[in-house]
Amino acid sequence: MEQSAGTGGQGVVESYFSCDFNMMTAWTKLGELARAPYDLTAPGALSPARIRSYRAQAAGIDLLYATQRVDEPVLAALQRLAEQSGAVAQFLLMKRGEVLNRIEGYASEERPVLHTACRDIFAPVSLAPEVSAQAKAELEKLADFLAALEAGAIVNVAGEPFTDLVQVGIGGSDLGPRALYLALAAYKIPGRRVHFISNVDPDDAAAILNGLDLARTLVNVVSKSGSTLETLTNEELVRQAYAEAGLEPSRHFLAVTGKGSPMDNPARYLRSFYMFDSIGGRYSVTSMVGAVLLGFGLGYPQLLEILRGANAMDLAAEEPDIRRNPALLLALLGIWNHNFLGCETLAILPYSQALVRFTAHLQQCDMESSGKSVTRQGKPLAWKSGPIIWGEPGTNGQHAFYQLIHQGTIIVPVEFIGFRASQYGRDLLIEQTTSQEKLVANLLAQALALATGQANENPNRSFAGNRPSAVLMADRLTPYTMGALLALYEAKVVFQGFIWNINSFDQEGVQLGKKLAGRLLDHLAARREGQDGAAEAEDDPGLALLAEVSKKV
Ligand code: G6Q
Repeated sequence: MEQSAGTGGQGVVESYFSCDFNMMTAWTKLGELARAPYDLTAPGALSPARIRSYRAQAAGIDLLYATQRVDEPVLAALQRLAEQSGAVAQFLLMKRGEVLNRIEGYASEERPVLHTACRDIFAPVSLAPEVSAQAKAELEKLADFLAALEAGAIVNVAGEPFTDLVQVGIGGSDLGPRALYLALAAYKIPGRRVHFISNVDPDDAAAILNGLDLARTLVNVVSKSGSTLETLTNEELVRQAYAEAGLEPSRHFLAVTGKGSPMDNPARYLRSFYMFDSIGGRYSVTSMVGAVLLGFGLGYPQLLEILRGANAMDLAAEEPDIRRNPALLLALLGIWNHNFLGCETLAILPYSQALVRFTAHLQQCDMESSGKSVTRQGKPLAWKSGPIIWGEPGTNGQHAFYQLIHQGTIIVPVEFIGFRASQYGRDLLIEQTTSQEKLVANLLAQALALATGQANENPNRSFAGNRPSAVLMADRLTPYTMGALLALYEAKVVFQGFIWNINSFDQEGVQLGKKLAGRLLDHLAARREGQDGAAEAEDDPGLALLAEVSKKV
C-alpha cells in the first residue's frame, strides 16, 4: 500500500480501508528491527541528548519517549507505517464525516464517526459543518439552561436552587463523564455536587439516593439508544424515589438521548438534550453525554475550556510527522510494543489522584474499540489487535502491583501521566521537597528503573530493565489539559484501529451476553407470573446454571 498521507478522497479511503497491516513494507521492516530492539540497559543508552530529543509536544502536553525501546531506524519505520496505512489521511476523512463505522459486505452500523465535531465548533472552518452546527445548538441550549439555574429562573417547587445532579447512565454514558468530573473536581462550583448511578445493582442506586436531598437534586438520564436495561431500570427506581417523596419527576429529570429514541419524550423531562448517531458512546464525553453534568458541576466556561483543549489536540493529530503528533506517536509506540515486541498488556498509570477513573475510561475506549478479530472486510485478523488496558494512580500502585512490572516474567509497557503542579496548590515543604515534587520524582524514578534496570549478584534483587514506558507530562490538570488528554487518547485508539484495519467504532461483542441475560430474565418473569414456559427447556444450559446458582448452600 504505497499512498502518501494527507491526500483524501473516496478512491483513497477505499484503498486505505482494505489495507492489510502485514502487507505493508513497514511491517516487514519493523519485524526485522524487532529482532534486536534498542537496549536501554547499555551504558549511556539513556543519554541526556536522547531524553531531550525524544520528546513530542502538542496542546500543552509533552510526550517523553526516550524510555521506549526505539531508535532512529525504528522511528523511521514507524513513520513509514503511519504513511502506508494512511493513518492521518483516514483521521481527516473521519473528521470530514466519511462512513468509517462499517464492515464491507456485511450488515454493520454504516455511520460516520464525528465526536471531533463536538469541539470543531472552535475551528474557523469546521470539517463537518452540519454536525458541528447541531452540536453547537445543543451547547447553546445547555448554556441557556445553566444560566437559568444560575439566575434562579429554574428552581424546585419550594423555590430553592438545585445543588446536586445525579447522572444515570452506563458504559460510555458513565465512564468518561465520571472520569472527567472527578478529574476536575478542584474546579467545581462551590455548593454543587454530581453523583453517578450506573450499575443495575440496586445497591448502587440505594447508596447514592440515601445521602441525597431529592428536592434539590436534578437527575440526568443519559442513554443514546434510550433502551439500555440498566439505565431504564435505574431511571424507574429513581422516579419511584421521587414519587415516594411526593416530588414531581418532570420538574427534576433531564434527558440526554438520540433523536427518536424511546427516551425522546420531552414531556417527561424538564429538559431534553440530544446526541447524534455519529457519536459513539465511548467517544461521547464532549457531547451532551458529558457536557450537561460538567456544565452543571464546573460551570459553562470550564466546559468550554475542556472542548477547547480537545479541539487543540484534534488539530495536532492532523500532523503527518509522527515526532510532532503525540497521539499518533503513542499509537505507533503501542503497536511496536504489542505487535512487534510481543507485550500483551498496557498499564496506564496517572500520577494524579484526580485521574482515579481515567484509566477505567481509557480501558473502555480502547478495549471496546480495539477488541476485534476481523478486518473491515470481515476477514479474520492475521495480526494482534488491541492489548489489555489496566492501571491505577501512582504512587499507590507502587505499593501494590509494580513488583510484577519490575520483576515479573511478562513485560508490561507503561504510559505514565504526570503534572508539574498540583491542582489546589496546597502543598508543604517536608525535608526540602513538596508533595508534588515527591509525586513527580516517583514517576520519573519508575520510568528510569524500568528502562535501565540494575544488575545485582543476588538474583532476587536484580532488575533486568528494558521495560518500556512513555511519560505524558503537562503543567497542571486544568479543564483545557483534561480535554487535550482525552482527545489524545481518543485519537490514539482511532489511529491504532486504522493501522490494524479494524472497525474501532462498533461493539458487537457485547450483544450475545445481553441477549442471553434477556432470556434468563424472561424466564424469571414468566416463573413469577406462574406461566408454563418457565418449566420448559430442561436441557437449556442457561437455565441449568440459573437453577444451580439459586440453590442455597
Ligand atoms: C460505547 C458503547 C456502550 C454504551 C452503553 C450505553 O461505545 O456503545 O458502552 O455507551 O451501552 O448505551 P446507551 O447510551 O445507549 O444507554
